[in-house]
Amino acid sequence: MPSGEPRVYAASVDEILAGRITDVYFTRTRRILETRGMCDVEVRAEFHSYSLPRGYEWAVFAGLEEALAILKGRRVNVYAMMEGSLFRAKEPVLVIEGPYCEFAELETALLGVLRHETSIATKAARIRLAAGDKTVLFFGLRSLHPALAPMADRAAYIGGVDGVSGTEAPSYLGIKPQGTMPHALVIVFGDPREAWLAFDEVVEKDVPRIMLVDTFYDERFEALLAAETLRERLYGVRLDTPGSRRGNMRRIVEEVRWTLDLHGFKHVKIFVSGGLDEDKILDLRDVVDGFGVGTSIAFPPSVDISMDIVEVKRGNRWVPITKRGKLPGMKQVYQCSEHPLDRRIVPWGSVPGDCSSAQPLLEKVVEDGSIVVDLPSLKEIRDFVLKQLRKLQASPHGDTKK
Ligand code: PCP
Repeated sequence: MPSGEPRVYAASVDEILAGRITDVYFTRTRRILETRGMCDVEVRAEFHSYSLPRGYEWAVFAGLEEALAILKGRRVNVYAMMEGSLFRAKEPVLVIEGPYCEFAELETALLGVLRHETSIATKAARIRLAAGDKTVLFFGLRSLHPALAPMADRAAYIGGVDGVSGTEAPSYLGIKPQGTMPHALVIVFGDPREAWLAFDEVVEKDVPRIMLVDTFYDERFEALLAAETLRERLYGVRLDTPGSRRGNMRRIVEEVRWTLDLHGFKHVKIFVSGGLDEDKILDLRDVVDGFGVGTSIAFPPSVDISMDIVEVKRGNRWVPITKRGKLPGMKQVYQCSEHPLDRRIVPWGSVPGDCSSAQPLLEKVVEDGSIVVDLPSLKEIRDFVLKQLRKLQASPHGDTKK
């Protein structure tokens, strides 16, 4: 109950690991099963998305590390795709095998972690594809509850952005944060030149000098002013042009580029931020050097991962059983060729007949509560995502029959 004393509404890690951040129907279910002596019934529970967001052919599986942290020590086995794997609708990405009460209440937290990280990583990957080889920085922390900042930066980075702005990124990602300057700095000085010069004097020399050039005057005018003020020290300009002034952002950028070039400032790069999504990025990517993207990655379309029990152990036998609308039985997903979407879903224990070089994608990662594989580093996960995206671009359609 609110007591009058303000508080920050964030669950603690201990509450999450204890299964206290859950839906009440799971605690009731546990009580019922305990009352009936059924808590040790063994199940196989599959995590999958039967319906990706409109227009999505694939998603990026993210959040496995956190899911394993939540499951650690529980008497279960876990099978999973590698974190960073592209996956399609209906493909199982993770399976928990063990007594149901070992993980009943954890379903809420596990789905929350997997859905949210996967949704952000997937959107970041789509933005990555739209931006081509241009820089993408994630500026989305201000769109999220701060408790989620490390998760969002991690997921965006896995998905392929080049950098994130969160100051704690060195501790949770092992990378330096990247950023430019806020309008607040320019407004406090009251004169953009004074703000730019102060930035140049005070901020560490290894931070690129990227000056914000839309605060008081026209972007073309401010960009040239910034270039004449900092000359060769100016690395770039950022245009965060307000929506009310964006008649045609591409034309504004072209004007700024032309003017900088005309005055001998060809080295000055142009970055754009504010309200960017895939379509606007595609429209601008050949005239800019980089993008700052926040809300569209931080609040992406939801990749609806759900969990369903697909097998129950009766006596010594695993019996396929699940709710209608879903496929019963534990499954394996095979990679049939180099194309990331050339996949087959088959019953666990069988091999697809029409797939010559089949590679199984789900492997056992936890045995009786202990992690039994070397988990990949963040860099390895991100590199894996980028490798799959390059293959997708090289052959967008591939053989996607199931
Ligand atoms: C820009 C914008 C958003 C950032 C970039 C991402 O920040 O206002 O906060 O935009 P998006 O969420 O629309 O993708 P700044 O220009 O740094 O904002 P301000 O200077 O006003 O603090």
